[in-house]
Parts: sequence; C-alpha cells; structure tokens
Amino acid sequence: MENCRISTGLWFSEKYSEDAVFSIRAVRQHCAVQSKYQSIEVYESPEFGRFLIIDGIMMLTERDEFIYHEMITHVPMAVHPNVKNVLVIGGGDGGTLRELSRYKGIESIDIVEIDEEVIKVCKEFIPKTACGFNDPRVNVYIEDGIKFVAGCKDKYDLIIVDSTDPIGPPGEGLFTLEFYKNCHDALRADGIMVNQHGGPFYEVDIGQMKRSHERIYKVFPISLVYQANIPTYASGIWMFGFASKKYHPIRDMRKDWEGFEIKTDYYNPSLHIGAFCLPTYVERMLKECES
Ligand code: AG3
Repeated sequence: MENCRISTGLWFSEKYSEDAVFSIRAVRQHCAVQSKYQSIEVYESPEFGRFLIIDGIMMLTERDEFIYHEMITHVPMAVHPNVKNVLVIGGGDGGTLRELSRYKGIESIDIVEIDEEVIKVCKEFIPKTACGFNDPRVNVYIEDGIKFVAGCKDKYDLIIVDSTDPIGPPGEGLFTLEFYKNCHDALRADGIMVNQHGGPFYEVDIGQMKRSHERIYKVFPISLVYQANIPTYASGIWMFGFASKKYHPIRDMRKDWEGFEIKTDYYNPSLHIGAFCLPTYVERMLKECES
C-alpha cells in the first residue's frame, strides 16, 4: 500500500506522551531562535503550510490556525454587548489580534507579550497571523503579562489569555489562582475572560485543563468550558475557558452577531452553542474540579 508508507525527509514530531507522537513532514526550516525565554522554530510543510513551534510544542499552523483564533475571539465577542477595550496576554503571533480587528466597535487592543522574539519571528515568517499587528488600535507591551494585569483595575471589557502551556516559565504563571484573580479585577463589572485551556485527552494536557478550571471556577461567578476541533493540537480536541462576571455564554448571546458581517471559516452562532456541549468524559473531569 503505497499511501501507508512513511517517506523519508525532514519530519517534525511532537511527543504527546511517552508512547505517542504526531509528525508532520517539513520541506524546510525557516528559522530556529533561542530567545531569553524559549526556543522558537518555524517550518514549511506541504500539508499544513508554515508552522510555529515553541519549546517543541505546536503553537499554530497556517492551515488550521483559523479554528483556534476564531474560537478564542468570536465566542466572547458574540456575547458581550459592548466591547471597547481588550487585553490580549501572549498571542505574539498576532492571530487573535487579526480576529479582533474585524470589530469596528473596539476602541483599543492592548497586547502584552513577554517575548519580543516571538513577534519578530512571526512578522518575518508568518504574515498570515502577524498582519494583526497592523491595526492602529493595537498597543504592544513587551512585558510579563502577570505583572501587567496585577497593575490594572476595572479597565477591560475582555481579556483573552492566548498563552503557551503551563510548562515552565513564561507560560506557567498564567495558570495560577492569583493571575486569574488579577484578571478578574482588571475587568469591568461585566467583563469576560477567555483562555487557552488545555486538552482533555493526554495526561499532561488533562492536568492543565483541570487546574485551570478548578481555579477559574473559584474566581468567576460564571465559568464554563468550550471546545474546538484543532487537528494539530494533541488528540485534535482542545478546550477554552469562558469566565464571566455577568454574561452567560449562551443565554446572553447577541442576536445581531451576523449583522457584523464577519467572514469566518469555523465559527458561527449555532456552533457557538454546540461548542459548550462537551463529551461525557470531559464533563465528568470538569465536574470533579467544581467543589
Ligand atoms: N497558543 C498556544 C496553544 C497551546 C497549544 N498547546 C498544545 N498544543 N499542547 C496558540 C498560539 C496561537 N495564537
């Protein structure tokens, strides 16, 4: 069977556990940088286009990044009735900024990225997402997001935590109770926080998902988890946290989102509702964290 054979060449592999890996054939490595914080690589692949790896973990591919960036952005934007000031923590590739920039009503978008190298690399090699930095409403802060939010009170309508995984700095501090409390306080009385929430399948990802939910649940009166199918993240199912002071993600959905006429390839209002319906094994794990 010709199509079952693995050809030789340059393969990028991410280890999902001791016993499972995911591999993508690359035809070229565009860059490999060791910043003060992490290793950053960009490859070119026939199947997924360019892809960004940080510390050996897949951050995005050109082919499926739309799923992650649409879901982390349009879900809260389709709930909050009047988002004017947004804070993005992490997200140095610019994909979340690109999606936010589609909303004319937003007045300012602050992004706090700790690692300037991520922005530089993406501006050079991944313009598909880095174009998000071109919006004049975007203000870039090269700082530690943890410290940045600790200094903000009652300032944002929406905070999007577009972080790496909580394995070592800089990602780790973005999953602590203290950080979530600070995000809560940095939001206005009807603010929403959305975060990258780990995966429900492999052991390391489950740990991240459970810890995140356990802590966010303690801090926000409304704390729900939603999913998206992301082919290049471990197991293909990935979670987002929806934490809110006032609005419920389904009951308070805007009726007029389609009126914005934003062209999406994954998100739509029916899927928005469906994304909060979780598989039983995931629901069960999340329930365990809610005591
Ligand atoms: N933010 C990182 C997602 C982490 C995915 N983790 C994983 N696959 N183990 C994505 C960057 C896109 N803005």
